Amino acid sequence: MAASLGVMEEAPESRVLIIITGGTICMKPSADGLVPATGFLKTGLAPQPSFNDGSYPEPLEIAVDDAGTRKAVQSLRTPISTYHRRVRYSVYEFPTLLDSSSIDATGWDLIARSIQRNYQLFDGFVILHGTDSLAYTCSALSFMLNNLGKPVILTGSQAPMLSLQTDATDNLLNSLIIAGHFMIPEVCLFFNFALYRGNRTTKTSSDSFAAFASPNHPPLATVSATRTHVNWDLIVKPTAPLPFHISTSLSTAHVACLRVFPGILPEMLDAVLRLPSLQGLILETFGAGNTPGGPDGTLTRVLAAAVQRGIVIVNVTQCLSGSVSALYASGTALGRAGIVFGQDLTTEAALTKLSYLLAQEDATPESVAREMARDLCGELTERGEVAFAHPGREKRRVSGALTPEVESLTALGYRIQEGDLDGVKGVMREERGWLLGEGDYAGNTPMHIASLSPHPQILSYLLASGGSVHLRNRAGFTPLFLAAQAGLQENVALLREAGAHLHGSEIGKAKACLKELGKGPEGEKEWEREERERRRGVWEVVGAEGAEGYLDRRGGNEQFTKHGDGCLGVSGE
Ligand code: ASN
Repeated sequence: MAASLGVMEEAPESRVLIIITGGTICMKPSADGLVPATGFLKTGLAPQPSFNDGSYPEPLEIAVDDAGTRKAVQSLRTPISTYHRRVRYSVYEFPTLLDSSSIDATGWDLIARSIQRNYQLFDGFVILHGTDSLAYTCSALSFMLNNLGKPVILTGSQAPMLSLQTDATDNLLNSLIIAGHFMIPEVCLFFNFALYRGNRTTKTSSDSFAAFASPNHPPLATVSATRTHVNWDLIVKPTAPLPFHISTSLSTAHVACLRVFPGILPEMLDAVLRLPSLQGLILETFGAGNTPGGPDGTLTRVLAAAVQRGIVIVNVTQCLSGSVSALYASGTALGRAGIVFGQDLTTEAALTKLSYLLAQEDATPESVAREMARDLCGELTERGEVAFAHPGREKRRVSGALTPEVESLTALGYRIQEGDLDGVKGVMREERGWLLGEGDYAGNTPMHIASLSPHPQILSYLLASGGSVHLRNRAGFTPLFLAAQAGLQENVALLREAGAHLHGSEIGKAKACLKELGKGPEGEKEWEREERERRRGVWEVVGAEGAEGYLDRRGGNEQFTKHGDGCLGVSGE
């Protein structure tokens, strides 16, 4: 892939806001034990060369209240990174610093509002937080920060920054560097050299430096001595054409969490479920989602009755990893009783998601139950098919905060969609051939985009420029499948001519599409019938019928190319 920067050229610095909520990282000893201390920038960061290159830049403005009042505060700069960039940062301290065991929805609101009012001023955000409730806060924020387009990284430490042996330096410095270098628009948790999706994490150790795990989802990034490896395929990016906005006031007062155990009394569960304020319950069940039925199924009946009264009950597993399902009769009975399968949600994500959904205007038990089973921001693995959406309709913004690679790819995408062949050629000139192997957030290469656009001359040009007909997007589709699904006959013909064939994993789906077109409904209008026949013809040409595949005159399947390093291409002043 083409390098985005000259070898030694320094990239424009990025700006990161560190929001300090408290936690061990900023604590100092007192007569009562460790307590959070203010003045972290001066005492914890400024004296350390890895956090301060000694340049003492101008103060930075931060917005300190919801009215947007700005205050100039001291900023520091890191030394230059291996990615030729310095990160300049300022600190915003909570008015009252907390041990995170005391945080609640008010604290989450404060974090969300601090990010919102500073959103346009910074490229990324690092939140310093205690470890005790860190996974809850990460989960809550992932639901509260909607259409997030910038990195938000939460971190903390097991030992204070001022201790001799501490994990604070590594955790904070790496969070700062990732937030200032990589466009990972998610709420993340960084700990012990790994970056996790925040709503997948759980605290697994009270004293080890490896304090967190993400048992059902691999890390988004890992840090080694030489580089930060970002797993770009896993990153969730905003797809709705809406600006960033926040949801606040989660309804934690209306939810509870109960862990079943052998011999649990149905009346105990019933007592909790009859609390007047209760609207939702997270039930931590055994293994794949089983509970004791109770004598003669009483426990199941107690749960079913609560569901009837409008309480949303969500089934999550007590196990550290895996998912709940209707594998066993006990799980099936719970499903029949109207209990939601929380799939592979952590308890932290389930509880905060339930609180978030219950706080929505117009929330009903039905709407909350439905959304609990859906993936909103990568917090659970949905069963069944991956939904396909054509990214071209999602009007991605060309942002100054994206890498040159992504900007070129986006520019190319726009020109393809507009049918602007000269524009496409313009972007492709100057050794931009590598663009053809790049994928957007859904893994759609320019070939995928062209295969869906009604401008065959562009597809033809891309083919002649070396575009691969075999690359598959993240949903596993080739350009040929997309063209056929869209009924674009000429594109299908061009692709086939260039050796395209259905991938093995698409064949079943192609057959299903063909079958669907097989028989038209009664009373079908003439033009509808013609259109159906035309589309049927397209699938037949593709080979959905026999599904034997086609000879590929360009050679075998190529590997799906990975994204590049995706360094944050923030513009300077
Ligand atoms: N009690 C501390 C907190 O959560 C624990 C820590 O940060 N390591 O604030």
